[in-house]
Amino acid sequence: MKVTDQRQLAAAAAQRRDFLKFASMTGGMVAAAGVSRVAMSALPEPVIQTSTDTMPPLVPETGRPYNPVVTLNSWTLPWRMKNGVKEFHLVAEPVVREMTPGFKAHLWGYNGQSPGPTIEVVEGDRVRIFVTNRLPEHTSVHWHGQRLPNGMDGVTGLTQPAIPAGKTFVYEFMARRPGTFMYHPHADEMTQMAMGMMGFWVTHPKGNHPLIDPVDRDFCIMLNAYDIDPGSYTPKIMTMLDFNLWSWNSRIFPGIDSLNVRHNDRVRIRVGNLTMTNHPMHLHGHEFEVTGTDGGPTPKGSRWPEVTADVAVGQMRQIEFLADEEGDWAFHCHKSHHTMNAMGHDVPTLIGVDHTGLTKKITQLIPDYMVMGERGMADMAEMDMPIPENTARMMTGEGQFGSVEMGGMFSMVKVRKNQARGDYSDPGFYDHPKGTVAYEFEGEVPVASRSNDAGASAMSPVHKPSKDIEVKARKPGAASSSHEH
Ligand SMILES: [Cu+2]
Repeated sequence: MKVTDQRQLAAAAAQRRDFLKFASMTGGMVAAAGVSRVAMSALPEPVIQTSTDTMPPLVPETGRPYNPVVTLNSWTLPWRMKNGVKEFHLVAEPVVREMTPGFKAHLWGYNGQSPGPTIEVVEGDRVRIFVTNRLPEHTSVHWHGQRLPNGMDGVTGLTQPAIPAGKTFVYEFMARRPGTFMYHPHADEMTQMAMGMMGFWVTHPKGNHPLIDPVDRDFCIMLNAYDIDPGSYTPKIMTMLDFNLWSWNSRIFPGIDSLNVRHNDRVRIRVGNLTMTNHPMHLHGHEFEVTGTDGGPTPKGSRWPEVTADVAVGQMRQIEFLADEEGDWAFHCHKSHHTMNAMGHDVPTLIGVDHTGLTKKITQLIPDYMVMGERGMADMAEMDMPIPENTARMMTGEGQFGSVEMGGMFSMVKVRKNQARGDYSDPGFYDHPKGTVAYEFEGEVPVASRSNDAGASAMSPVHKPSKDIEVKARKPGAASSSHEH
């Protein structure tokens, strides 16, 4: 959960012969004159990055200045300037992504990661992107949302031939309008996007823009989803709706870093959605405005305060707020099933069902049978039950007061007075001022008479033996079409 220093990364990479040149790219820039061998070559050496740490912003040392973004648990692709053109090298390839500690997925992505690295340019930049295909099948890259020549749009068959396995294609266009964009294949899309091929593209405004305010922190979150059975590594690409891993930048809570900001920072969060359903993104403790969509910055008169913004499939939204409340503020998708990790949806609701006596009978038939959800599902968060190797826990994450009982699309905005400018490291848990935390009432609590009414027993902690229970026992780990724990 720490921000790795770019220099450490560079040093590690330099030990590998393939990336020898990366050391000279510290800070992200390669001055064409400074790295003669690279500068002389026809295309830039690819930079590969396999760490899941949130990389610090890549501050531009050449070209027009801007305030760079931070992509949670991901990074920004270095480039080189060649005769006034910003050159990038994307490599489409199979990758191993740790989605959360203890759980790795075999995905497809770019330059060592899924999602691929964020590409940052400035309005008016001429951009050349070399795309090398190291996948077992053809691909292409669509620059989602950009104004560009039709033949650079990346739609296999329609605007270009597919990039065959083993080949490199060149895309070149001017970044004409500022905003938040994405890139993803437009070739065997169902497979390649289900496997994790996607990335962010940010075009910063050239100088002052009437609708784009400067911000202190600028974060990128790509919403993506996978269907990976507990104990296995590869997504099921045929899944259309019933995904079991709802992720940000191919990470799931508690594997998602927090968004660490300084008190009174202006914060922008850019969200793109390449899943198969919409995600209402909800921020605690602050109101934000949607300042940009897929089509660019929104007119100021169209903005209103809200705390939840829906991001539909294929959409991008930029939200902005003043982080003027200290604390650890939850930020998450508000679909409660999207803040859970791998689980089945065909588990019956058992709240209020008394299993007394029943479990004993079942365990004679199924020795490792376990009662789930008798009092709700919260018990599952703390239960130390055996799960298959390489499986993310369903709802977990430790807070300073216990289990957070969350998974999937969940993180925190951590607002601190003493978070230095430009410091993105995790400040730890919030130190609540005395007397500002919800506490237990210790007096006598009057009992409402309706507690004795019919129906109240469903919510009562008092067990009443139920009659005629139909038991649908599922043995964990048994062959089944679902993916429950
Ligand atoms: Cu969601």
